[in-house]
Amino acid sequence: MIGHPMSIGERDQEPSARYRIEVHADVHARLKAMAEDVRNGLGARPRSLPPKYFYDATGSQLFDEITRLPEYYLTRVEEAMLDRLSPQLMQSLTPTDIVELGSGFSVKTRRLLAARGGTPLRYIPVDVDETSVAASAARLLDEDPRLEVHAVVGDFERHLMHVPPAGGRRLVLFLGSTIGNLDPPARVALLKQVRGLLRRGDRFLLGVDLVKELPTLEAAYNDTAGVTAAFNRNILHVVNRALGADFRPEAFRHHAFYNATEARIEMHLVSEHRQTVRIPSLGLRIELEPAETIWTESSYKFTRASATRMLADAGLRLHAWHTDDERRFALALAAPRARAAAAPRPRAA
Ligand code: AVJ
Repeated sequence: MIGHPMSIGERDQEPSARYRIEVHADVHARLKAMAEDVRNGLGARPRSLPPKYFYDATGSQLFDEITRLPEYYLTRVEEAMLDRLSPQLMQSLTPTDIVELGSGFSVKTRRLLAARGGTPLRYIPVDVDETSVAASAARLLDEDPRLEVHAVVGDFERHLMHVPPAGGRRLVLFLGSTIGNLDPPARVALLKQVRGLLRRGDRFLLGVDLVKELPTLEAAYNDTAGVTAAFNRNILHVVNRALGADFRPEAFRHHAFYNATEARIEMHLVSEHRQTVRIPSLGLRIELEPAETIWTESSYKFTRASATRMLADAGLRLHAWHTDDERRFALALAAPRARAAAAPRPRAA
């Protein structure tokens, strides 16, 4: 469903040539997609819910708290790395166009934008949450007179084709280990779409969390303050509110562990006892056994080798690999691989 491209100017302020926002996922379409996802996930074994539904206003607030927990090193380490790398990166790339997948409040992006040294730039944030996109766009435009923002409100797995063509050199950002939420088929599909946004000389900057000792990994998803547990249970509140389900979040226990075979943290909600959950709007009734789980998130961890392979599978070549001193987190800079030359024609005999 494509909304009319309109600017905030048309909505409530003086018109602005520097700001456009396109809405590709209206409330109705999103609710329909969610109903489908919830029906499929809860109907399957093991039962599951997609992690993108963690992020209502409360969930986003809880995630923000997670990023400041002592155990959750990911955000802190990535931000420090971006601070260190941004000047060099922006000055050697000199992009005129930055696309960001899952931009949220664009907190990390402002560091990159600030490091470019005042050249004109178009920023294209792609995010499902119109409120956070609009708020951060307003702020960025206010701070930076040489900036243009063309926001695409939508799901980066479904709406990347609405990213406008680049005027010059492009940098695509996918930060924060968000790619860790996608299982291998989904992430290759997404990275192939990213490849499609790039031309020769363009770059893709990807933030990935690294495989490391089990205690560090597990502590990051089992904080002593219980914020991650609350974040996990919040997905049930989201389903209750959106679809009229009658989950009792307090009847589920948070369970997060590292699955070394698959190189991922798995988060589950464990049913404390036998219970029935009803979702009348879907005509659904689910019987949960004691200790039966709902799998709410995978958070994949990478090595340089596995990241290189993943990029290669999507037609991308690792151009530079940066980690912090303790090798906790990595920023992978990738370039599009040249398209294979057409195979030589067999000569006529
Ligand atoms: C936002 C997907 C990167 O996987 O670490 C934090 C979400 N889940 N604590 C992650 C999350 C539990 C986070 N990502």
